[in-house]
Amino acid sequence: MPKTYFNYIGGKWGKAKNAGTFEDRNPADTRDLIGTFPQSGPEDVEAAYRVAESAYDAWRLTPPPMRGEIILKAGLLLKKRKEELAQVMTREMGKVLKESRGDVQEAVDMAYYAAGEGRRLLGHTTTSELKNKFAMSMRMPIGVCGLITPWNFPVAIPSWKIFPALICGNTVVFKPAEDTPLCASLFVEIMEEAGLPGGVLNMVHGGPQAGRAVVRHPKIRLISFTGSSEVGAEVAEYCGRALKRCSLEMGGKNAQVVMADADFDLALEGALWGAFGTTGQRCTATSRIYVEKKIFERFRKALVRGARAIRIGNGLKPGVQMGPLVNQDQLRRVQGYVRAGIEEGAKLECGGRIAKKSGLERGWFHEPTIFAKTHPDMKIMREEIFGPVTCLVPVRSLEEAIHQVNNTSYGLSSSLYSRDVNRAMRAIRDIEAGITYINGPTIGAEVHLPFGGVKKTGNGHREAGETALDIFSEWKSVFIDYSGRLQKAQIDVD
Ligand code: UN1
Repeated sequence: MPKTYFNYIGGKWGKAKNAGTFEDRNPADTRDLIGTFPQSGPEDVEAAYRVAESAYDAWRLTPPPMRGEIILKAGLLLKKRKEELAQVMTREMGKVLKESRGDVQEAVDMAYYAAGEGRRLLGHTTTSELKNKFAMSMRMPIGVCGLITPWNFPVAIPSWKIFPALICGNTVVFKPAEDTPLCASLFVEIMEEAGLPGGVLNMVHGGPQAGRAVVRHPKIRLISFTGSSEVGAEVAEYCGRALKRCSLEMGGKNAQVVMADADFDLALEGALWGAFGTTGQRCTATSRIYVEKKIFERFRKALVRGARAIRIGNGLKPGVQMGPLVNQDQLRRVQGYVRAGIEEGAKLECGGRIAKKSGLERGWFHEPTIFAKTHPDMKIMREEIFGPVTCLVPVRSLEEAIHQVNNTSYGLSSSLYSRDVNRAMRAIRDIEAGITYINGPTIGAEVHLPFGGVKKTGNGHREAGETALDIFSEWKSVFIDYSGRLQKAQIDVD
């Protein structure tokens, strides 16, 4: 019998109200049924909202350093259970164990960082234009937040949202991805063990129906969503009409530029890691590589050789470098893009097929794939693929490279490999993206810096770093007049 897992509402674990369930299976071997989870609907979201609302006053009035202490404890527990969580993650969504450990570590980092904010949450004190008057600004919580997270970083991304939301004094309705419900359940279990009071963090499992119910709940004041641009646009549209705060973290079409003066091997290693790490299922994945003409042929050959050498398999096995795609839909999506690339006339340099090898028959494995001879208008050059597919393009100069890097509707991550500091500075200034790496791949952001992108990648917010607090708090300006008389701003100033 597969194990049955539950929602977490008001500090209690329980079924969905309609008793519906969905299955969670291992994408490396779909015979492996991990468990069944509640398929929640609007009634479950309503129940979660109610307890989150009733827990809000006590939590917002808990001193932030005390809130931070609970988050710190959660960080220590995440660290202690890192190996267990990593094993579950690899089994549940397929990325290799080393990367799953990194994912958990990212949540540990975020816990430590957010816990420290409990003793900061800095506002400003400032001057007043009037005598005997004091002025300051301070951060206030927002209320009940709806957090909707994806499967590709099933512990890290919930941590990017939950910890900053909690440290600011909000309570939460959390709707994790349907592909990674066990990681989410373990995360919540750890929060409970860390001493988080019941009702402060509530989790409803399920698919789009549950997600939509969170977004559309009239009293949930904020939606923080990471996922596809299509769904993000729907979230934004609803939140726009409802005048609800919403922070969106969506697609990327990230590019790496390699100049002839770069450390060749380093750039090559970075490209392989950026394009095929996490099976290309990162919003920061390298899906375009622009290489200076002089070294293009050499780079092309080396990249193809490198891609062909990647060991594909079950991420739990030692030595495996790339796991499966997360589910059949994702595999089909990748296949669709490969077909589109070929139909539109790009040259398939390697890969392009379902990976066939003994032991891979029961999983969603796809070969690392490289296209060349592309055109900027092709689908594979414009749209986010979210799989192990990258496009290789020759360029004559840094100027041309930057122009092409910017020739996209997304703007999350970017990278330049060059030893020339002048070029590096120009790339930093001129590339339109939320993140630019010099001599590093497009993936691998750290939690204490703002994370997010320009154009269609987001809607102007930045998760992580101090900027996460701007998502999860409202500013209040406070004026204290100790003159004992009516002083009129702008009027009594002459
Ligand atoms: C994502 O793919 O949604 O910068 C997040 C990185 C990771 C996070 C990726 N730290 O690649």
